Formats: sequence, C-alpha cells, structure tokens
Amino acid sequence: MGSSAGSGSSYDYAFKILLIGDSGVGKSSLLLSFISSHVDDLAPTIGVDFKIKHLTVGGKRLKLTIWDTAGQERFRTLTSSYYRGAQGIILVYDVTRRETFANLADIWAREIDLYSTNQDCIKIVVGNKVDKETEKMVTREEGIAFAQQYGCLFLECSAKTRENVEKCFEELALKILEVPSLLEEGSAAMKRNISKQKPEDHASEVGGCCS
Ligand SMILES: Nc1nc2c(ncn2[C@@H]2O[C@H](COP(=O)(O)OP(=O)(O)OP(=O)(O)O)[C@@H](O)[C@H]2O)c(=O)[nH]1
Ligand SMILES: [Mg+2]
Repeated sequence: MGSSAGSGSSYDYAFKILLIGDSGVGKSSLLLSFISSHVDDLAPTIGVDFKIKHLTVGGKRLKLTIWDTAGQERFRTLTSSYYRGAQGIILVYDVTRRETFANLADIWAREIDLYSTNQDCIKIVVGNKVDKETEKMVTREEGIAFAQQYGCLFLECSAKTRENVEKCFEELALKILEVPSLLEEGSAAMKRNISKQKPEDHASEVGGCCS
C-alpha cells in the first residue's frame, strides 16, 4: 500500500526509485526509516510495496515514489515490471552477510540489465546494518570497488540507527537532477499531474507532455 501527502502539494520533479537486493538485507527497513524515522521488526515483503516522500534537494522540490520489492525468489516474477521507468535504483546488501554482497553482481546487476528501461538510470550501492560492527563481513573498500566497477554511487548505512539513511536517498536524487534525460521524464510526470488537476488547461498541455 502506498501513502501520499495530501492533494495540492506541489513539486518540481517526480522520480521513481526502486529498492532491490536479497531478502532480509533491510530494504523495507531502510524505506521505513527514511519515511517515518523509526524502524520496527518487519516481515518479509510480499510482491511489491511503495511509499511516497516529498523532499527538497539542490533547491528542487521532489516527489519520490519509492518501490520496495521483495527479495524472496518466489516473488521475483512479480517484480520485474517495476523496473520500468525508474530513474534511480538502490542496490542493498547486508554488510554482515557476504552472500548478499556477492548476489549484487550475480543476480541484481543482471536484473537491472534485463529489465531497466532507462539507460541513464542512477544506481547506488548501499551496505546496510553497519550498526552490527562486530559481525561485519564485507569491508567498505570492497563495497566501493564493486560500486566503481558497476558505475554506481556508494554508501554504508544503518536503517536501525538511521546513520546515512537520508543521505542515500538525497545523494541519489541529487545525481538524478544532474541528468537531463531523467529530468525530462520527471517533469513530464509533473505536467500530467497538473493537467489532471485542471481539466480546463488540458488541451493546451497536450502538445507538450508527450514523452
Ligand atoms: N541491526 C540491524 N538490523 C536491521 C537493519 N535493517 C534491517 N534490519 C533487520 O533485518 C531484518 C530484515 O529487514 P527487512 O527490512 O524486512 O528486509 P527486506 O530487505 O525488506 O527483506 P524482503 O522484504 O524479504 O526482501 C529485520 O529483522 C530488520 O529489523 C539495520 O540497519 N540494522
Ligand atoms: Mg521487504
């Protein structure tokens, strides 16, 4: 289920962001931590879920629709279509479980190649659960090396302590704002929204809003 701010809220750009990675790495927790500043113990996601968050970065008002996909294999067939039109993708691994890091290359980067429709889409690799310092199995240097190899941004964070959680989404959004082709899509979505609110203006908008 999605939540959204009340109608009448305005923004400069609307972006679609996707969270992917193995089951249990903390995708839903990161999203909850970002949206509501607290984390509960969550059950595995079934299929897909999304939340809407408004924020201002780089002087622009953004509406982020953040899609939280299930990591469990049995739900994967449902989630491939959610890559479509995403301007940003967050690849999450658990710094205490090495296999979740290996699967970024073996599974998740491949899924992006298969399903992502935006060539210019911005990606960020996020190592979550850094609060579990003594159990850490993947070093920051390894994370950075992987991210560089795949042309992604990189951050380590904790959904639990909220360390770097906002930064993950803000850095991704800032980078999207630097890419003209992604901005164009973001603003087209805004135009459609405005024309929905003001039907009388629709005719004059039609020529300009086709993507
Ligand atoms: N210590 C610690 N635990 C975390 C952190 N983030 C998530 N967890 C825990 O890890 C477990 C899995 O978190 P989820 O957010 O459900 O993981 P998910 O990636 O959404 O999993 P799927 O929905 O199955 O794909 C939960 O018990 C969380 O409380 C973190 O930063 N630190
Ligand atoms: Mg989940």
